Amino acid sequence: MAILERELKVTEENTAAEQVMTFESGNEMAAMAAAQINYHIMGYFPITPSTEVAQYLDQMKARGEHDIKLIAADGEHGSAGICYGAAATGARVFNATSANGFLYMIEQLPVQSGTRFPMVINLVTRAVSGPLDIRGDHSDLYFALNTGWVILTAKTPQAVYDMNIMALKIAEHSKVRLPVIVAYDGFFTSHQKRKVEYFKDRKVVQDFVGECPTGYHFARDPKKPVTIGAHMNGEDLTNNHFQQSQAMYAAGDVFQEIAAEYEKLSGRKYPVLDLYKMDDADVALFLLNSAAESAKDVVDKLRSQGIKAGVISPNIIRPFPAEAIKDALKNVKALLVGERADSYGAHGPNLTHEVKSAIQEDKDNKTIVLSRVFGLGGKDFYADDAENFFSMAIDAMKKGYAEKPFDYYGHVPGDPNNVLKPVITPQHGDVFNSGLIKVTKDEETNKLKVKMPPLRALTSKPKRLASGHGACPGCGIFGGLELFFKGIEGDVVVLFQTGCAYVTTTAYPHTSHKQTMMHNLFQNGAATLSGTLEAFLELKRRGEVNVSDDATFVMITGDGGMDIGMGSAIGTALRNHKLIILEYDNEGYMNTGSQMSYSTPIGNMTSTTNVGKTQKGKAFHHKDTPQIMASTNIPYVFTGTEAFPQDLVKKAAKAQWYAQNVGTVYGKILITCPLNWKSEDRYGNTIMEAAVNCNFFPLYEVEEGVTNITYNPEDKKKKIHLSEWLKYMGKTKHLLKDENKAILFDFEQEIEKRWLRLKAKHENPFL
Ligand SMILES: Cc1ncc(C[n+]2csc(CCOP(=O)(O)OP(=O)(O)O)c2C)c(N)n1
Ligand code: SF4
Repeated sequence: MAILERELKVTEENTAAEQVMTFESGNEMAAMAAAQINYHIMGYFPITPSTEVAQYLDQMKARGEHDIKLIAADGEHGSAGICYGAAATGARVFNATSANGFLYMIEQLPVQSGTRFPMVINLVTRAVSGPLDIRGDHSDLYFALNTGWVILTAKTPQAVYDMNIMALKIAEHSKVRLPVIVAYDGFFTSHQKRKVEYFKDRKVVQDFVGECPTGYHFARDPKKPVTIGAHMNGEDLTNNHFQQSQAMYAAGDVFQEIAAEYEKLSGRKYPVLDLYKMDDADVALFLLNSAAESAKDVVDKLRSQGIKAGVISPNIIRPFPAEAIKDALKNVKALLVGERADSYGAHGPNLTHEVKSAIQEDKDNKTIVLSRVFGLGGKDFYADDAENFFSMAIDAMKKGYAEKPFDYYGHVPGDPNNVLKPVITPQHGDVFNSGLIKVTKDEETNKLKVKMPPLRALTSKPKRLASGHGACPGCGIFGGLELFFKGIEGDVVVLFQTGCAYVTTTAYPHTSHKQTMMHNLFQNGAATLSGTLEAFLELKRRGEVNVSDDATFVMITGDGGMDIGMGSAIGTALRNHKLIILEYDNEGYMNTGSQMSYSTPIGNMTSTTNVGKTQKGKAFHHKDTPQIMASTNIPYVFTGTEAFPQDLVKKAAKAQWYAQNVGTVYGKILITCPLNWKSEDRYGNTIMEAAVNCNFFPLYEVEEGVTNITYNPEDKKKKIHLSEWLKYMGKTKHLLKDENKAILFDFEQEIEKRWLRLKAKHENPFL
């Protein structure tokens, strides 16, 4: 509550512009500021907890509330590239990301700051993997410290809005011309709704940020050619970086100027350091972002007990406000710097050392500095924790030294007696061998022949995944995967890229996997499994593992993983490692809340392709991943679905043969996601069957380069119109309305074109 009251102390009398009071989250306010500024371009890729920013902007766009061109990238590296290209062209550019997404784009960030193109990224802070944890800490933000970007820190949703507006003006200031990060805490600030004010008229915001600069070395006018990014020798690079460093320090002064101007407009004050009762403080905490708010209440309590406590929290950390910190700590006896990240092995995280080096320049300063790593992976920071921090500082003040200058806070030794027993017993070997599937090569046709028993004979084969995973009711993932595994004999080693299948089967310390399972980051699974496979084969070759051991290596990914991980998958395919890449296609990024993937069909409604008066769902056609993978000339590519079980199991058996004997296999299985398709669970199979029968999802294989349609709805007299499939799903029902008939027609044409090409390939082995 105290936070709210403080936030609401807006000095109405000196505000120049009309504001509206509302109740919103940090992500909503970031989107609101971006929409009011009306950036030219946003390049983005979804990742929790920042995804909502793009989602809100997409909803607003569908309602016609701004003109920002929202570009859904194929990964964060791509999103950062889109942003850089747009910024270098002189557009106003915006992005939002978190955690590994931020790390995946990080290579691009020094390029942008080193060539001095302004833009704004919202970094909604979250723990960096591994292990994976989607909640908030500052481990991603700490990777930003050396990127050369100005970094503003926003403690509240109100600050998120205000800083987003100031950030662009700072970025574009002639003395700065650097990109800016606005960092706020994942979930604490991004998702919690607070009372906030925003300018009623977006023109106020647009007048404040001013005209988009045009005079710089932009690639905006092809009639005025420029060269951007010429390579440099050491001397030039030193000069370049010196200028960049000067610009960064200038950003500190510019921040103060712009904050003063903004205060006049809004009534809200953003000093370099937010100092809470620091005038006469003996003990203090230095905390970034939301934790500082919790600590302020404790300061009030301690003061009522006669302890002179205070809190320091910066509003800007790049440039680091060293002078202001030196001033604030002049008379402080003990300070505890609490940080939600570590700089492993450095005897304290980054800001501890920056604070220490700031006061070290003051020869009269006697402040004892303690450093604590806390709140990792979103571990809450309550008033009690702030009190504990203060008691450590008070103890140091009394003793005149810190007993433990650096430590972690909140870790527990753990009780070995409490080790949780695995709920499933891993299985391997003959249990997974039915002995009933026989795959042989017909030397005459060069094709595989599969002898398979009726499916019911394979039901005795155990599932590879134990039941009890956390998928939604009616989810098609596990039905699809298990059916595929019915066709695989013997042991498997699987790698799951991030997505619903991974998240719902492995919540530490539990696992649903009965066989070896590895997870790796979303974009690198195929490369990782290549390494695992080759290491296994090499160990075997040297006799360091049992030569009779064998397994089939399978990489499981969603369709989203085949966007961001496409490069890795193609690399694996071109090297032709003996493994299977199996994609379950649920037509979107479901684990992060149903954003569009490149496999989402045209016109589909997702959380980033909304339907409204100015936008009608996804704007472009679905990716033809099987054809892309087939063009790498791997020995076997197939499509399948649970609705045609015999067909899928047979293809799984072939996949295993090719992966064991020849090289890489790629397969795509269509599965249902009732939650995000907005379909009824009971229609799962019907929907998939319809997807095949309308030719949206043809069942075929490409065996050693030769295409074979394995089920032809026309021959079976089962061909249906596209609308017969779309009618089952809430995400596509709008396509059946008269007003959207042009999109439906376009969709039909595309399907027909792809089908005709496929038939031609089926008929001609040389195509
Ligand atoms: C580098 C990186 N960017 C973004 C994410 C966030 N993320 C995790 S899963 C996911 C979507 C996965 O989509 P898909 O592969 O289709 O699997 P599904 O969730 O649909 O099962 C995203 C965007 C991440 N983990 N890492
Ligand atoms: S969101 Fe969709 S894909 Fe993910 S678990 Fe739920 S039903 Fe399955």
